[in-house]
Amino acid sequence: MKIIYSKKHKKHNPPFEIYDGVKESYAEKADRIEGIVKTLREKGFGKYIQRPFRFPKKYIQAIHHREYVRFLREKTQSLKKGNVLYPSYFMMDTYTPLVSGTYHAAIESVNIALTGAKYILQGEPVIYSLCRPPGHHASEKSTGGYCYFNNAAIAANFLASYGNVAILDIDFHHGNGTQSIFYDRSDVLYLSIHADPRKRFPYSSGFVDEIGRGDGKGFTKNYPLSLGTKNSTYLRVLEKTIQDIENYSPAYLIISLGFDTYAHDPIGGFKLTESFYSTIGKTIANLHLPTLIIQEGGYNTKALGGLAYNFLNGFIK
Ligand code: OKP
Ligand code: ZN
Repeated sequence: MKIIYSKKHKKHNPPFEIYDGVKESYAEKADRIEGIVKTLREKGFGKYIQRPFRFPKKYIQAIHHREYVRFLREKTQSLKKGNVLYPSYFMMDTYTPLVSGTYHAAIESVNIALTGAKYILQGEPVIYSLCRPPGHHASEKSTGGYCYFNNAAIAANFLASYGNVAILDIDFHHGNGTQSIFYDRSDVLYLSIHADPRKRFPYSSGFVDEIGRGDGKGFTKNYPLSLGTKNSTYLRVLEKTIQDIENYSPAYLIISLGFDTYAHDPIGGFKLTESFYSTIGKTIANLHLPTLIIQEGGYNTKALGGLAYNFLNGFIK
């Protein structure tokens, strides 16, 4: 399996996030991706593409407003090394600061997703795009939840000109950005399994009555689950989403993959076990669709490599 990775993400290194006015250490650390690569390499898993292709800005502009893209570029470039910018217009929360390297890292993360999509078009059955920063909370004109550009949405929109796309978002948090971007469209199906939004970020979306609008009605589906959810319940719900995808019969599948569903994730709240990730991978692979796997969250830096290995191994078996 080809794994798309770039070391440019390291330039995005916010020192802290703010939670109700209190500074906390930044959960979305560079070590997350480094840990995954290190473990997979030790296990001899994957063929690494270390230089993603570069793509014209039009693919980002198809999803994000131009003034938003300009804001991110100009703001981060005006920051001196070590400076941090917290909320203003275009920024939805206090978890998603700008530092001097943020724009370049976020652009590279999009390149990683689009490179994966390009390989899928060329006939690869499955690609793992190790995106960082993540993307699924970024909407048309807003950062949020550690996300700047919506990598999965940009890749999905790119693939959608060749055939319908299903996005299955299995990060612990609801992908409000991705949902919003495709809310009116029927050529991209958005499905998400996540923690009850009344209890966890992003709080204001991810409920079952959000089903899409206009042409998009019926092409968004949310599966919120209680905190404490275990393997067996999760698997039953995952199987429902597999059925939804089969009914839709897309040409391509994108997985927004988060490992913050793991029992020992520092900001999660489900109880999924390490070995269960191979079941998740295998269950999704049974669809036999060309599949682009996009990394979203997952914050237990020591465990991430093992979780990724189990998921990918389950997928190819
Ligand atoms: C991003 B992704 C903990 C508060 C964290 C923000 C969560 C962002 C999740 N101090 N709240 O979906 O994994
Ligand atoms: Zn998450």
